[in-house]
Amino acid sequence: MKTLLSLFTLFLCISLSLNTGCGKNGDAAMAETDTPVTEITITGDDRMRFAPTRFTVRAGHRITLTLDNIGRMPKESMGHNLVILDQGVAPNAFAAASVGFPQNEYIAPQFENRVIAATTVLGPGEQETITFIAPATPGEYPFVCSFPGHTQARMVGIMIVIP
Ligand SMILES: [Cu+2]
Repeated sequence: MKTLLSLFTLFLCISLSLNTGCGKNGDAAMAETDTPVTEITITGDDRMRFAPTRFTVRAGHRITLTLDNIGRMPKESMGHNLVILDQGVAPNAFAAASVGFPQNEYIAPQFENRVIAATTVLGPGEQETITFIAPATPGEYPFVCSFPGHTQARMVGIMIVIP
């Protein structure tokens, strides 16, 4: 009976997590799968890597995303942001154009209407939480760090939007 109850709890947890996530750990553990999340924390480090590099959300849902810069190098040489781009925007083209706009958090003004959501540039040990509405159109949306050189070094990932 106890086993049955546990199984039921597990099943309930899985069912709930489809919509709401099953607590913070559940979200983090499932971040690399195709299970949609409403809350996600992504780290950036001194090796210019995001983790996780992909996550899944449901179209039109409100998403809370935290970027956590877990590196130790100074912001001037190893700052990180996280910019989610619209479908079809080439990450390298966006990053190349954005290099010239440090005063605009490395987001080129001509691309601003192609940005789904973005954090500011963070230094070591800093975190920033943003909320945004997931796009209505399912598909794959690239996210990048547009600090100079980082997109080219593959500090990139993908947000998957499902119906
Ligand atoms: Cu970066």
